[in-house]
Amino acid sequence: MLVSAPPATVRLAADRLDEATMRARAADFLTTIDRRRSVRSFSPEPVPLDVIRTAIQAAGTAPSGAHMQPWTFALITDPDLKRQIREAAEAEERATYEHRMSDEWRAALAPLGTDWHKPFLELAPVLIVLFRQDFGVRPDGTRRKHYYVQESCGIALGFLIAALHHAGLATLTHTPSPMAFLARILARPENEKPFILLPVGYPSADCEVPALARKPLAEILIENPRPASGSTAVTPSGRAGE
Ligand code: IYR
Repeated sequence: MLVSAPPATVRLAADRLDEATMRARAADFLTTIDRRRSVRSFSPEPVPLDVIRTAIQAAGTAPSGAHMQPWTFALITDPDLKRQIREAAEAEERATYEHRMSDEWRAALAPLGTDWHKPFLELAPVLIVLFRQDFGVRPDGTRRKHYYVQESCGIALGFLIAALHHAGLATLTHTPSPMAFLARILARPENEKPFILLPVGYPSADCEVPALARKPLAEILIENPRPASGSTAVTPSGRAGE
């Protein structure tokens, strides 16, 4: 049996807010985050890189499986790297749009007006590539298992997008597919796989975004759902109960 010492602890620094403050802060956050839109038309103006680094630090506070923090954030401003990424992404995206997409997928994307051209990959002043670490590597070269890597990186990405938006920067969650070229161009080790590519910057002055509606709360929230009384219960195995 593996016996380990209890973990060291520190006292939680938690704020207890009164309910009025809770409501005001929840509503303020909703107002702020509801103004976030995926942007595909960026201004080439430079952005303060210290703000980007602080947002990445905020992303790194995300919870992760067994606290393995299985993420690496690559910050790219070099025009030559951006050009290489754009060219490789466009080659993959062109093949995707022309050969790999199903008709259903193409139809679903039509309202967004996207195609294989990705000028924002060179125009946006900053690209961030989030790499997921499928396993860790100890100093002696042995592998350390990572847990819930996709979930952990998805949460960190959410924090990152929220932090950048909160700081006044626009992003696009971009997933050129397949993304292996990013690991090659950015010389990442074998344990790192591209998770997302985020162009970051200010929106262009004439930036247009699709007129989208978000689902109302009543469509996304179900409270205490349970089978209607008298209906056939479903057992945890998925089979109807007798
Ligand atoms: N990755 C492609 C296609 C694309 C796919 C989805 I799902 C989107 O929500 C948007 C685009 C592209 O970036 O054009």
